[in-house]
Amino acid sequence: MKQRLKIAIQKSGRLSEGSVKLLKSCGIKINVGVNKLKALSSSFPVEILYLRDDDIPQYVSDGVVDVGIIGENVFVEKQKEADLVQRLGFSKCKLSLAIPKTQEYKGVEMFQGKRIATSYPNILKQFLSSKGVEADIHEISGSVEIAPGMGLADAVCDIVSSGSTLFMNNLEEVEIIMRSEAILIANPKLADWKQTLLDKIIFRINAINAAGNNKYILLNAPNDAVEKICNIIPGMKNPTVMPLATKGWSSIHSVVDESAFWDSIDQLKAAGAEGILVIPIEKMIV
Ligand code: PRT
Ligand code: ZN
Repeated sequence: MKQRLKIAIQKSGRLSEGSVKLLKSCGIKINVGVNKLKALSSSFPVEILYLRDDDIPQYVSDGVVDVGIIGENVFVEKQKEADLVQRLGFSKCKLSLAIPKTQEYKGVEMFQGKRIATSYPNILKQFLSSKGVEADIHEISGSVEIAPGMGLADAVCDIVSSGSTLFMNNLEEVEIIMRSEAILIANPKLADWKQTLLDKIIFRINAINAAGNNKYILLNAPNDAVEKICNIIPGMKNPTVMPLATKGWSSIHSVVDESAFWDSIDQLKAAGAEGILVIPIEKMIV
């Protein structure tokens, strides 16, 4: 039987789509069927297990699965032994403290002796004790945001994304305890052959991330502007310069960083560049 790396992803929820998309872009094709618990990839030696996100840290730590994709918030809360091997950049959110809008926020000391509803008691306890505050933490597994309105709590500590859930429940975010995103975790004692497979996946994720920050750029320029333009967009090693059919003109190809992109465009135009085309890059091996 073929040896396979076992990867756990969330069965259905806010991490599922991003997890499947990431695996797919790493060349790991899987069929996502309704009510499926497991799937084998035909293009890479992995077995995918579809689980509830809360169970993934335990399974990874016990070695029932080798790696898992979960929210950093869940990983930190569960306090299971596993290695954080890669941040994945999707399902971003915050874990925040919120109080009724009608109250004025006077600082974290305000939570002393207050009842706080949360699904993240460990993270909250640690945060409050780092501030020297002791509160009455009520662990609830869902619909935390309705607790203050029902008179069950004075405040909440919950996941915030757009902020609309807090808004609809007349709550206001007053402290950000942690920022979270999807992460890849692994069992700390992987066999060598599993580590080799994991390293291949990490290599591919890095190639995708590097590509995401860069664009491929093509432009035309008069030959006397080529040197100046090459200095503006130096690319990975050097830009490619090719003569155009029109005498005295060249075509220049290079790679630009997304963050410096618009600045580069202004400089390129000023240097005489024309017909600038910008194309997304799918993967980048540096
Ligand atoms: O069934 P299972 O246990 O697997 O899933 P789940 O219901 O426990 O988790 P799920 O799918 O809701 O979330 C999985 C992970 O996605 C979380 O652990 C976070 O890491 C991440 N994530 C990103 C979020 C959100 N955004 C989010 N908005 N998790 C939850 N929410 C909820 C939040 O609890 C609150 O109720 O959405 C509401 C707030 O959203 P806004 O946009 O109104 O602020
Ligand atoms: Zn869950």
